[in-house]
Amino acid sequence: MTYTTFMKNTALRRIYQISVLALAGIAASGCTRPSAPFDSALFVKGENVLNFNSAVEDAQVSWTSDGYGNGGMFRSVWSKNRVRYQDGIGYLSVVDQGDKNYGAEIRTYKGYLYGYFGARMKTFKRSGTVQSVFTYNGGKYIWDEIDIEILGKDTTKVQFNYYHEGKGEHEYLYDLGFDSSEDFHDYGFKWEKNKITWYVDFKPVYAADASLGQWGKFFINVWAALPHMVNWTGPYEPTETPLEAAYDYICYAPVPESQIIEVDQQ
Ligand SMILES: [Ca+2]
Repeated sequence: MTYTTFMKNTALRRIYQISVLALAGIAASGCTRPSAPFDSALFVKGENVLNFNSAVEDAQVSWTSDGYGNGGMFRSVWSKNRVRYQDGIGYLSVVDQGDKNYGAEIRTYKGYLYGYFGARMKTFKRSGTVQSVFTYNGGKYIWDEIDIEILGKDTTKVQFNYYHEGKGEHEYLYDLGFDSSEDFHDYGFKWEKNKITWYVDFKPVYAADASLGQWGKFFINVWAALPHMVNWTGPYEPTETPLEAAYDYICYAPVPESQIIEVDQQ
């Protein structure tokens, strides 16, 4: 996706690097543990997993964007009202109310450098919408981003992408072989020093040689696109009935070189 290009301002960084070794020994949580090569990975409840059991629990590690839009390609304004919790599932939705369109976005407080970023989700069908799992390093730094995006116009495919120092155009469209709107599936990427590997149901399906070295916050969002994005997303028709994507969880698992980083919460 396209955000405004931002200027790096290292003076605003407040980074405290926490060795992932300090997390050793903490029990695994409800996040499905991927098979090799992630057998040694840790899933730390309340730290690296959002299970969508309760908003209060998830608020310890994440916050919900509210009351503003990104502009650019985004029709949707982020609204916390577009996130609801039910039976361990987080529903993120798009809806039109009056002349406004609202979408949903959740992001972690912390930044993560390298590791496996995963989500178990079920999408909805709707032209003009995007349902995503991604890392992004925020507006104060040189823009890096790693994406998983399912377009509501064709939920049998998923798009992988990354941006390095503001440069994108690394899109790859993968044919899932199933309809992601019919059931929950796992999507993820393993971000290593010189490589990114994308996974569907924990099977590697695509990889790129890329050397992204800046931490990213872990995001999910669901949104409608503006008309000038029609060639990518297809046309959007407003709806007064919320279009809901269901997220069972998102989880982070470090690789040996990973760092978990305290950053400004903006
Ligand atoms: Ca859950």
